[in-house]
Amino acid sequence: MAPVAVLKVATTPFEGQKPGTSGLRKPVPVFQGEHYAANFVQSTLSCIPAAELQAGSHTLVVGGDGRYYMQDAVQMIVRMCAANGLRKVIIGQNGIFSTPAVSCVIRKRSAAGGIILTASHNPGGPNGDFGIKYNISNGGPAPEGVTNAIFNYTKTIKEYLICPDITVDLASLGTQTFQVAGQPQPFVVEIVDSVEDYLQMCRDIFDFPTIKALLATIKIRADAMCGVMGPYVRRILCQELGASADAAVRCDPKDDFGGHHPDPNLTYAADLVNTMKTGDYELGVAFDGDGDRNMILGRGGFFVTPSDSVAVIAANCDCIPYFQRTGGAKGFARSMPTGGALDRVAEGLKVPMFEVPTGWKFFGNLMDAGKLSICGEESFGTGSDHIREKDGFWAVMSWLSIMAARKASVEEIVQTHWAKYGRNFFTRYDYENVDAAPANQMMANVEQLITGATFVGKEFSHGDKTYKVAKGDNFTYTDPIDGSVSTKQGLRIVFEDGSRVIFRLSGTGSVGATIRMYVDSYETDAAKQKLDAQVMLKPLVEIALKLSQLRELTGRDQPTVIT
Ligand code: VG1
Ligand code: CO
Repeated sequence: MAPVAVLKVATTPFEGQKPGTSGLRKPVPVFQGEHYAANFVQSTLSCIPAAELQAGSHTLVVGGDGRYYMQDAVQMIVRMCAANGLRKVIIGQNGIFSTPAVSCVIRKRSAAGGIILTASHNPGGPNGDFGIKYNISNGGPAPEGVTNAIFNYTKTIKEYLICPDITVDLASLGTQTFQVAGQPQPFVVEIVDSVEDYLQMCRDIFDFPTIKALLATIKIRADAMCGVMGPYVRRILCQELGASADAAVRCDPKDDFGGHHPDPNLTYAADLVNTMKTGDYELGVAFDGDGDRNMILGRGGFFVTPSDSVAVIAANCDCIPYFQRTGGAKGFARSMPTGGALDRVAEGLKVPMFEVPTGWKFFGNLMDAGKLSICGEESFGTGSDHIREKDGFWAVMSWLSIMAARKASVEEIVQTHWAKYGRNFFTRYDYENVDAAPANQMMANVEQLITGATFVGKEFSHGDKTYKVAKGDNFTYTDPIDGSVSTKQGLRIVFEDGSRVIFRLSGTGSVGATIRMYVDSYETDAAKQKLDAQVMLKPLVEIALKLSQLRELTGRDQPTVIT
């Protein structure tokens, strides 16, 4: 067969191709614009360091959550990889890979990195969001140094390379080989089972017979929210571990997620919450579109906050074979806005603790350096150093392992945890799709207020509660491994009793602004630990809303989502 031609296409830069908290996310029509996606992919491919490519056998892993436009994007990426001299691309069947599965496959097959097609929890469909994220050879999201280089490249791009004549059969497992004009070696595309490598990894981490025995006695309900996790739930939970047939709900991936937000929280996964209230299931779990987030519910709809979930897993990590083998946990970490429950466990177990900015990319260096085993974010992200992404399914398997070992229900496990370590009450208010101007104004005002000379020592009251300011700043992080500095990572008010209020603008939205307000407060009084978080945190919430003038500036009386 004649070699396929490489085409050099002239292009001009697009504004705003700056990767956010987790990749570049824009409405689908923006990605569909001529050259838009190609510009970003070329910028990404051009910024992969030669040494990393070499070490990774010039191989990339590609896949995504099945959302609208993904198939087109996969074909385009393959054509561009071929034209740019990559030697091999490994793709999940039909383009499907969960985000944790991509991380797993990159590591397992020692690839140079991967490209993940997802906008995660953002809605999909023709008018929903699409996203492209680049992961490096450790399997984790590219750190800021790399994403900044990609962004700079997008600002001056003049051309991209593509082999328009290549079309891959994404449905057939096995390899397809192409000869690209001017290249000494063939270009290979390997289509692999979307679940297989990930399943094998789970077998190494967890004890399948123990979990299978547990699932013979209790019922689990797993809601994939029409995202990528359907095939993983069916294959691993149902087929391998014997969960009952009614365990798997919304497990057929849809390119518009059935018109919903594939976001596993109390608002968008309300169906699961209601089903759990029937009392028929011991464990309820939900995943986001790309499978890196998880929500954990106990019988009756008992909600485990993500900040508590990671703390409970850390405190009970001796129930998980992976950590038994490695002699326990080396370190714990959480993102700055995440509730402080994990810090208490670190203290108790005398394990080092790290606080990083929002976004999983900040955990990678610590893991690579062998300093971090278990970490989490309040945004329903939980994971460990088994890969370099948060991993929703791993969290579920961890909970099942703990339930089996402790012979206790979700609620009992959490109550026992609070009794031992105290309870951090946590809530997050999201104001989605606010106009950018008032959102920025509010952030600027709050920053000025809390970094002012007279702020520390100020007292704020609501009802009979008074809080005295200990500290106010815009969070700056210095990576302990490579010394890189990340500034402006969230406005933080810390009170003398350790309670915290944090304001951030989301870096994953695609239009307007989303304001996130986080409130975290610690309680040792056992009598108060069973109270409702919203009731307990009400005074701080009111203080935060008043001090920020959020309602007045945005015109929003109520948040879109309360967690
Ligand atoms: C949000 C969360 C953050 C998470 C990120 C990606 O970012 O707050 O904790 O890492 O989403 O998650 P932001 O900038 O919108 O607050 V995922 O599952 O959307 O890739
Ligand atoms: Co996600």
